[in-house]
Amino acid sequence: MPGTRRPMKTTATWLTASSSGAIAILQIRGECNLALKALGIAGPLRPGIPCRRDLGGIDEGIVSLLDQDTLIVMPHGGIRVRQLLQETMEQAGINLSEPDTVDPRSLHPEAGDRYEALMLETLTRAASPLAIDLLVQQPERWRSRHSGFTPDPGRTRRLNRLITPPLVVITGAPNVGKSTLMNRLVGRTVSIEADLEGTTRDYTRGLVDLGGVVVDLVDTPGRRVSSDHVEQEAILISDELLEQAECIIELMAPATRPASRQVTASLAVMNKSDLDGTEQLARQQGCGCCISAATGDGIEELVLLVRNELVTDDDLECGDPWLFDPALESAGRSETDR
Ligand SMILES: Nc1nc2c(ncn2[C@@H]2O[C@H](COP(=O)(O)OP(=O)(O)OP(=O)(O)O)[C@@H](O)[C@H]2O)c(=O)[nH]1
Ligand SMILES: [Mg+2]
Repeated sequence: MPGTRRPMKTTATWLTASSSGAIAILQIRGECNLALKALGIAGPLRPGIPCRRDLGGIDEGIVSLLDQDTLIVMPHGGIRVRQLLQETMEQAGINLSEPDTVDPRSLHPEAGDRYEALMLETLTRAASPLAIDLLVQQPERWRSRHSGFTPDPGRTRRLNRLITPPLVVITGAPNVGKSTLMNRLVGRTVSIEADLEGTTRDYTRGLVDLGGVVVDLVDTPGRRVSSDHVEQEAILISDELLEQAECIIELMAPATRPASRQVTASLAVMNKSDLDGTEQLARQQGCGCCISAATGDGIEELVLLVRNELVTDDDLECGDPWLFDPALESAGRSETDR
């Protein structure tokens, strides 16, 4: 009958990772009023207008009704808060499903086929502007792929960095200008900079768009031997971050003491190009580029180098399908097509 809506099963899905984080995102699809009632949220919510509400006495969080079938609840991401919210949903008869077990067609009933549903689902999580056009092209590419097509794992790994921001770590000896570079790339002061070794005693991080790729950028304390408790802790964390980093920028500068420990960098960068003799030193040290974090000189070139370390032009320009969701690989044509 025209105008009659198909009833939807009400489901709740954590869109954020199950580990503890600053914020968690719970998506409710279907009968949103069931969830609102369970959380004791009274009064009509205006679609598209997020508001802060008490969440059934469990936590305070942001609640946003995206459309009449989709509610987003954003509490703090602590494990206990998540558990209690989950129990409240289950008591209200709302089934919880993990994002990877959810049929994307149920999350996106508007999609024409499973390729399109998977693409739309990925689009909601994609961090980088460069992902958008590429994702939109994928359903057609998957439908028309030739039978023997196998995705290139390297290209998959690199392109997936457009969905989840890759970790990029700035490291180097004390006083080389790491925090100045961090602030320059972020575009505002997030890290204290000073002509004093050990200025950064803790690490700072932020999401930054580097030439269309959004990265999780971390400024670390200068690599030196320190007896300061906080700094020691931060150096330990930095070491772990360096292990996990997908791109390491090793910053150097003239007239600074060498770092106390060597790391394998993705990019060696000389800073303080505004000082006499720096360019020559950069050549001697085999640096990939020479910048001035203070004046901004060479920053565009650095941004391009980092972006190319993470995702290459070939990755972006290649016309093959992109395995943006592992479900695409396991799904056969008959299962995936309309
Ligand atoms: N001339 C010049 N000075 C710079 C440049 N970048 C940073 N500096 C100066 O170098 C000093 C150290 O800068 P920071 O950014 O604090 O250095 P850091 O590597 O974070 O130092 P730690 O946190 O102590 O390891 C400050 O006085 C900055 O103003 C640059 O491009 N040119
Ligand atoms: Mg610093």
